[in-house]
Amino acid sequence: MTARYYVTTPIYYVNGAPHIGHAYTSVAADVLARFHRLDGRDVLFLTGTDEHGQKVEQAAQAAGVDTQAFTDRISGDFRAMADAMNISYDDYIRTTEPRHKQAAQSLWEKVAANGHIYLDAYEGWYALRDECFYSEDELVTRPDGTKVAPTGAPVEWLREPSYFFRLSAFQDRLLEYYESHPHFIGPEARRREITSFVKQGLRDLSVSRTSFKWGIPVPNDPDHVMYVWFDALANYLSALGYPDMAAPKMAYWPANVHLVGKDIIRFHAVYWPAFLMAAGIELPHAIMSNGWWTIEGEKMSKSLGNVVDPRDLVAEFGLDPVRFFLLREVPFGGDSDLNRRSLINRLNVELANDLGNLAQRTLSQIARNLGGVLPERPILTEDDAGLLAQASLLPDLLRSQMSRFALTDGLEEVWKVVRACNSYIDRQAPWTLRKTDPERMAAVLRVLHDAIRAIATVLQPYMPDSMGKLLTQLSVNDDERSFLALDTALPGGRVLPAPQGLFPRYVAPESSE
Ligand code: ME8
Repeated sequence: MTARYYVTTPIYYVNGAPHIGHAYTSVAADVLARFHRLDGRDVLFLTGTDEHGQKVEQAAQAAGVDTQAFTDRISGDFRAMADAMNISYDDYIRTTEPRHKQAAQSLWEKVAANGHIYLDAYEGWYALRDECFYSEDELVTRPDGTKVAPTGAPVEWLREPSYFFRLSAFQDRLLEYYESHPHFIGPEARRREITSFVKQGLRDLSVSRTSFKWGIPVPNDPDHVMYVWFDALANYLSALGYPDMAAPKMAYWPANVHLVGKDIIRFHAVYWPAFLMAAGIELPHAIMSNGWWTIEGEKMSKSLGNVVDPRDLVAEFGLDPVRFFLLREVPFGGDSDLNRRSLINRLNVELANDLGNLAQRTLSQIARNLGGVLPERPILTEDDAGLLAQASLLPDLLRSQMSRFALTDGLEEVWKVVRACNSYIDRQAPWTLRKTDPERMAAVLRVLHDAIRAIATVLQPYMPDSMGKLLTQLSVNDDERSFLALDTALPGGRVLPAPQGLFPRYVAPESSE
């Protein structure tokens, strides 16, 4: 039976336009999804939008539009962004869909039937912007004496009847789970942070609201709508057909990984596992958090006017260079800064020079000096065998990096081989062999062809379009592009199409760059 792999992105709020931060998590999840497909797994990749809550209701009112029409529009824009970034999602869940409402209500009923939900009244400091209650000691006092949430969001004192989830009852079970599953939360810094948060003690969680209507009604008490996080987290199950445990897609549960930003790790690593334990449902294997992007050193915000739409970057630099940059810049999990200078630098040095030129030099010599015909695999010299051995280790190296979500380290492994190819080509100098030893020249070009094929194959998840083109130029057929296919050498004699440049150097339109 084919192994399954289920990966999710957060479902994004529809109260604002999609930006580079959203694109980042989605691209990272896409790399995982594509990687596991190429490695022969049966993948389900889920993304979508989170459409309930007071913030959305208010944003629609501010825009003077019917709330559902408003969410339709923004959700469509998130989907268009995912398509523009070449995100290969298998399903796009929206929390206003009937399949989701039904699943969220069933999950609620299950948790309630197991005795983990009770009715009480809530009083406390509520930050609308964060959709979150804070305790008195979490608040921060501003110089002018006003109290705000630790995130800086304004808070108001709220009292309303509310259903509560017995989160406090899950403290020990959660800690035991973290302890016995050391890879459940990543990266390590987040695991420590969450563990210490839970150790400080968990209070029961208010999970319903009566102060607004734009939400999923609580089963049997329609005056209440579900707290948006109870509703939203359920999406990972609703897309599978929950509560029908026999639904074919339920076989993908438990998810292999929920990829999230570090801002929402608490909801995924504390609340979600507790809801699942309360419902008697298995927990996901991992919650992996990505770091935070700033823009030219500044926090991205509407008020600063520096919110970056990834589609603008793509229009200027090309899709794959942007995908590459996002994952290349800083070890995955850490914070990064998006600035033009480093983007252009990565593009010109690593893509145009290191990889683009390598492919161009190799393919144009095969075209020019060998009539475009791929030579047979030669008897290998030590230098040849060394390079090919390094290239053949790539799938295993990538498997190991992907299993710990080390997407940037994965690229670094590939670039070691790219650099090794460049040293090899300089050392072997096939252009001088052309006159002195044409047979050896053919051997060198064939070795390079094989190494570049391995590189292009493992880079497909990161840069699907350009690596697809490169594989076509290498005359690698569609059914020869999986990791497994790398074990079989291509037969000599194939005619390669005319080589074309892969990654043009970025030249600034103005001389000021
Ligand atoms: O939190 N850097 O939705 P959201 C990196 N609806 N990643 C960023 C980022 C940045 N500057 N800005 C946003 C929600 N992100 C909830 C999720 S899930 C059941 C419900 C990414 O629209 C990052 O993944 O605020 C973050 O967690 C997510 O967008 C937040 O998206």
